[in-house]
Amino acid sequence: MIQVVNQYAPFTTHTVGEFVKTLSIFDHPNNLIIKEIGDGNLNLVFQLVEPETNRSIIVKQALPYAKVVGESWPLSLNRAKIESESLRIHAKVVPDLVPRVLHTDHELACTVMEDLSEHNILRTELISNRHYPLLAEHIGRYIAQTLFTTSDFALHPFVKKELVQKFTNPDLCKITEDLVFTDPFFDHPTNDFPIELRPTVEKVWSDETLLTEVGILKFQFLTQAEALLHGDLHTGSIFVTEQSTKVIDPEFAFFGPIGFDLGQFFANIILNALSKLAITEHQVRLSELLRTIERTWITFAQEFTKLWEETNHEIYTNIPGILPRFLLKIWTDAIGFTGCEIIRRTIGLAHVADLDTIEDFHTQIKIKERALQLGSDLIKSRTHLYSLAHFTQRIKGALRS
Ligand code: SR1
Ligand code: MG
Repeated sequence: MIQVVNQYAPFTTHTVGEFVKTLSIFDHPNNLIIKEIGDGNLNLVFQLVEPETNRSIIVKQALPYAKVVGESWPLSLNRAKIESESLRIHAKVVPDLVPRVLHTDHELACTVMEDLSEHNILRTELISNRHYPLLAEHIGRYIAQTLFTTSDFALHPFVKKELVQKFTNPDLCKITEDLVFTDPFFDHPTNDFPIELRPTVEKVWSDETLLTEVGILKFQFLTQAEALLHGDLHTGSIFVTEQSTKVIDPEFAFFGPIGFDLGQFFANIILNALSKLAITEHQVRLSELLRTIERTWITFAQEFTKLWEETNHEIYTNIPGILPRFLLKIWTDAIGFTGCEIIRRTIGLAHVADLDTIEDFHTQIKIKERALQLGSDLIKSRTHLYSLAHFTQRIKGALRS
């Protein structure tokens, strides 16, 4: 007998199976192999496999609190709706780069989607020294397409403002406002770093020039509703195979500054590059990673320019001086956001395995010190790093062993 599942409660492997029976997706719904496979900070993720056909799907469900901290940190379930609606919007422009949504249930705060288990998580792949030559083109195109098409350059102002309302995402934005832009820059209890790093961390906290710039970046994040961001575009939100790239998890989506998605992606590539200083044969890895950053930006700028030139909707896109100015703004913002993400992933609440799994503790501390110095430098000097070459030179400087 099918049990009716229509009121929110966190799924178990049993109830998620009952729920999926109601959707007529499988031919043999009584015989599914169901596992909870979520390893993220916030949600439950179930994989359901039909052994007879080898077909499988994913059911992702939001919990009413942050799993990484516990029930003391409540979170709105609306993020499940935000995630599935933004996946649907992204699928219109980059269907090959996002998972296919099969069903959404707002009441149960869940999204049923394509299973990507033939893909691997990019972060783990980069830690294992694997290189994905198509990654930069894919991510550059993903960012340009999803952001241009949800900006005022492409949308009627009424449509844009309606979307801004729909994607107002206060709880998840607050996480970023606190964990990316605030707590790591002050002596706050959510921070997490070894005592050996404290002298360098204290330099961050006492650097007024740095705090001024981070404050400016935070207010940009709070106020500049330029386009519908992914909002959490780190290397754990990207699945890869040799040929395919899929961007998952846009639950942090909201209208913010375009440079934010680029900055988070750059920062997580740089964090991986820093971690390679711990291995002897790191030169090849470092040039591949820097090339990934370069190719991502070049693809982004080309795609964004193409879309700009094709659009006739906003009269100012015909005024030649505006595109270079806007691209420079995105670039400068991206470098600042890169710096904030590097710092928060080194000393804030949510770390990255790239740095934390460096086995030799002394080396780990030395690399984390470099991460803090590079992050601070990028934030403070972002308006002087006019070109890709300036930026990569700065990163190369920090990576010199
Ligand atoms: C409490 S959530 C911590 C982090 O995990 C998410 O993926 C975001 O990056 C967030 O900052
Ligand atoms: Mg996530």
